[in-house]
Order: sequence, then structure tokens, then C-alpha cells
Amino acid sequence: MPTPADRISESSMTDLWNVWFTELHRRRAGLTIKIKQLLYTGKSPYQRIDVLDTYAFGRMLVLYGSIMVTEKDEFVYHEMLAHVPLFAHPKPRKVLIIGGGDGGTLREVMRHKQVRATMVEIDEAVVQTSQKYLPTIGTAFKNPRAQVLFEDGERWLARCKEKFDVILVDASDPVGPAEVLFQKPFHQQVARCLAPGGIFVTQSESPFFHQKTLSGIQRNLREIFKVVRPYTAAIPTYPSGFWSFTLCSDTTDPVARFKESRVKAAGFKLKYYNAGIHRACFALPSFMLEDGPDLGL
Ligand code: SPD
Repeated sequence: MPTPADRISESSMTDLWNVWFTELHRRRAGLTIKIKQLLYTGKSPYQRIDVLDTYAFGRMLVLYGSIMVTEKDEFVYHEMLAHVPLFAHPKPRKVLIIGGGDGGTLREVMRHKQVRATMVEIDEAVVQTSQKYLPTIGTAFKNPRAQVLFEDGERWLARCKEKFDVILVDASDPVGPAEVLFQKPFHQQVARCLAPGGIFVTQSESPFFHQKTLSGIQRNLREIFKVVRPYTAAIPTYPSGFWSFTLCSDTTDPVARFKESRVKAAGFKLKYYNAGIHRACFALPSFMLEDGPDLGL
């Protein structure tokens, strides 16, 4: 008798098995994806880690039951987290990534040839699992311009004496080990480690399902940074399919300082980010504005 972990052809799957993965969103809605094969399941000191092969989205990394990346749509999140600040900053040289164990953010950052990056990831097992099962995402770990450290990002930053032009927080959700990365004391350390003109971007969850989380994060950030600009992207496998990032700086407005010519000159072959998206992603629906209505989701 085959188990869900066995590789089964789509036709026999249809006949014998009907295996689906559901991620619940605040226990009242969810996203359900048909599974081809369970490739890996394990536990690190920090979390449960699963890799599933799916019909619609290719391979998918799931941490503590929450979808982190899929092969088919990861480009949206990683391009938007990396290129918006790297093209908003006039001359980025040093980049820090906190989290980002699957390697997608590092891959996008490394496209900028003038940049050196340090990535601090708490869970080495996420990097190892991603390298084994998602090799198209973690392509930059061995890049000589990249340094990868396995440490608690919050503690590392509290001790850090360096300054960075761009700091990116590629965290999982604000539960468990990543919770501190959404809190004010951590953001104060981020501000301390930004070089003059530096830009900070954090992923900031779904504007629909996590509206209160997002407004709480932004309230704190406005007490620390002069410029706080949320932006959005469409990510099919994240809750509501609509995702937010928040960009902060003391001096650099991401649209006013933006030079489209730099995007053209870079000549990256990207699937989501372009100069038009750079400007458009900062246009927000009314419910995301500072005094916008509570959606009550
Ligand atoms: N609910 C999903 C939130 C995931 C945010 N981080 C994804 C990590 C991709 N590198």
C-alpha cells in the first residue's frame, strides 16, 4: 500500500490518493494545495520543517505549518524584498540580511555586483534543507561576496559594530523564534547599524489577515525612522495572496530618489520587479493608510 510519501503519478494519485495541504489563515480561512509527494519532514531545534512537491507550485518549503517559499512564486517575494531598497539606495555597498534561510533573498541581493552581503540565519537546518531540496533558490550561498552566519539575528545585531547601507529582514511569521524581529527593541538596533542614508526593509505580513500586526509594526517604526513607507506585492501562496513590506530610512525616500536608468543599466532578467512596479508598489489601498478603516478580519 503506497503512502503519501511515495512518488505517485498524477493519474494514480487521482485514483488512489487525494492528498492536500491546507495552511490555515487565522483559523478562519485557508489555502489548500494538492500534494504530489512529501519530500522531507523533520524537526530542527527551532521548528518543524517540511518540503512538499505540489502540482500547482512545484516544491514548497513549510516551516511550522506555514508556507515560506514555493518554486513557482518565490520570485515575487525575493525580488521585492531585495531590489526595491537596492534600487532606492543611490549607492548600496554593504547589505545585511537577517533570516532568509532558503537563500532566495541572498540570490537577489548578489545580482548587484557592487554589493557584499552578510546573512545571519538562526536555523542552519533551514539552509541545509533548502540547499538539498530547493537548489534553484539557494544559488548564492557560496558566492565569495557573501558571508553566511548561523546565529540568532537579534543577538548578533545587538553586538554588531558595523554599519550597513541596506538591512533586510527576511523573517518567517511573528511567532516563535522570529517574533522578536518584529518588535521595537530589534528595530532600534537596526537603526543603530544603518549607515547614513541607509535603508531598512522588513517583510510585514498580509494587509488583510494581519492588519493589526502591520499597523502595530508601523507605529513602532514611525517612532524610530523619519521615512516609513509600506509597499505591497501579489504573492499567491501567502495568506490572502496580497503581501506587505515596510521600508524605513532617515533620509531616503524610495520614490523621490529612484532612478529608473539604474534598473535599465543593471539589465537583470527579473520576473516581477521593474521600474514601473518600483513606483506603483508604494501606492496603497485606503485600508492600508495610517488612518484607514479596520477590516475586522
Ligand atoms: N506566512 C509566510 C511568511 C513568510 C515570510 N518569509 C518567507 C521567507 C522567504 N525567504
